[in-house]
Amino acid sequence: MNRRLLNSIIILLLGTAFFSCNTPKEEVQKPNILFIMSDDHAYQAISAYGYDLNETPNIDRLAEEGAIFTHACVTNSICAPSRAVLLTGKHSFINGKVDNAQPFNWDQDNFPKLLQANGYQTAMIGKIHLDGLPQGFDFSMVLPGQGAYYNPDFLVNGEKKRFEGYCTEIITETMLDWLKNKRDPNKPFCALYHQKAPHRNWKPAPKYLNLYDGITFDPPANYFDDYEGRGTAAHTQEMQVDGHAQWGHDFKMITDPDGNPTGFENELQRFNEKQKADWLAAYTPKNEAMKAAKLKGKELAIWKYNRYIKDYLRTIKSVDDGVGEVLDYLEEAGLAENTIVVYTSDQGFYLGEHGWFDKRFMYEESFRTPLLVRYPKEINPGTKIDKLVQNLDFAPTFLDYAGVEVPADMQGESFRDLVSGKTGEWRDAVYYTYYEYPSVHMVKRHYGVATERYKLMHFYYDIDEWEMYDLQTDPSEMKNIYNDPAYTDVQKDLHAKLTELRNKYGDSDENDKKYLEAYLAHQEKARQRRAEQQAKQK
Ligand code: SGN
Ligand code: CA
Repeated sequence: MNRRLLNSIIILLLGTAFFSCNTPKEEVQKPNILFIMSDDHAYQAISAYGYDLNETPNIDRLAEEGAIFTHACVTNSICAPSRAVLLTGKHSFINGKVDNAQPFNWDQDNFPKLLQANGYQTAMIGKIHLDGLPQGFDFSMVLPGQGAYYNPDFLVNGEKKRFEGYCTEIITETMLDWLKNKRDPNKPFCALYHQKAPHRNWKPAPKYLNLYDGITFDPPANYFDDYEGRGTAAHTQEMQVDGHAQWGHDFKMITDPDGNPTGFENELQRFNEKQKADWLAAYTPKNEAMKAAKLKGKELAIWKYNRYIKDYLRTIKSVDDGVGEVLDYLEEAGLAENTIVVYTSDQGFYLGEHGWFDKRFMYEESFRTPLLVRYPKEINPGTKIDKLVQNLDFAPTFLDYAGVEVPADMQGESFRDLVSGKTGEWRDAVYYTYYEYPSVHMVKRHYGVATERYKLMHFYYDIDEWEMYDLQTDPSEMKNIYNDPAYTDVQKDLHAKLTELRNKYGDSDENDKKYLEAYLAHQEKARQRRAEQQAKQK
């Protein structure tokens, strides 16, 4: 072949390649989003986080096949506000849902509405904890309020229906049914699959009533914390496993160790005969053995921890099973490649750390939350992200993946490029607020700033106290270093950072005051309503 002919062939081939690259292709199919969230699921109770407490093989798959975030955190560690934040991409003091008590305004923008307007089919199944008909969903089946573990009611597109069975399993079945039978295969989907479990009062499924029997769990090292050197808020909370958890509601004893009825029997009225018989067959011998042992002091406190943690982990077993079923289905249906799967919780939870259950505080266990994300097209298996992402970031991240413009007033950042490894640049500090006081568990109002190493918090309203922690030297936050002269410069920097973030996000003392007044007024109204009802009953 002569040289000229060869050159012409090469030019022709290059030209064809160039031309074909520029031919408009069929529009790339938008990714599906499966957003799995459970309620109060501590990262300590996901085996991928390495705490050696329980096994969650299905949730762990997301970490193996995708990414695990070690410093994901929330903006306000309480259920309904957390949900409002993740839907709107805005801090509580902007979206208005600052506590569990006051109403949520569904008329504002949220990411499912924006996805829906951009060709997505959307569904919300499980716990939402926000009053009113959910907006932004083609299908919704949500628990009213907290919902029940056994034979729960659901609002199916707003209409109340009772379902026989175990809540976690019903939510999974409904999710699968929607994916298999209700989904429009011609549209990308965004499904919110949100479990109630492992929320208090941790009622396990019939098949797991005896899981972990015969094992004794050691409580965390600071289970017997006396809060020395910490502020008033840590001393006056009401969330101690050995102290505030109740014999009936929490420990599932029909009578307490002195033989007094606890009221737990009333909770069994919702069960059917078979469920009740299974329950009593499992718990009665354990309860009797406990009474016979006549435990006191530390031994009793450790028994309480064990009853708590076992029930808590039993409910998680069903959550993990559900994740497995849904992941299997995505694979079977050929959807796994093009679906972003997220697993998270509405906040973290104390599993006996500081002696506690519940959440609310900006201390690590409730401030941080589990986060695992799988998206084979962009995320390498085994990715680990240590940056401070927040639930504020979900809405912009999902919109980014869907190719929908993120509204300018959303306050979070898309973590799409962070998790794919495209960029390492990220924020160096996050802002936190908590408002629900006085209320159940009595955690005082506070706000604060966290960097990867330090935390500064201000507790206000009926106190005015600052706390500061160095997570590198004190990961369990046992030593308040706010007044430690060795940290004067750090304290100054954190104060500056806090002011910067309050300004950036639009928070202020006036906001704190406004929300405090609204909360107290709301509580007063509720008190008056109760008094009127009582008067009527007389
Ligand atoms: C209920 C629980 C509390 C819990 C709040 C808020 N008590 O009141 O322990 O802190 O919900 O939880 S219970 O008697 O109903 O179990 S949240 O997750 O909804 O914010
Ligand atoms: Ca919660």
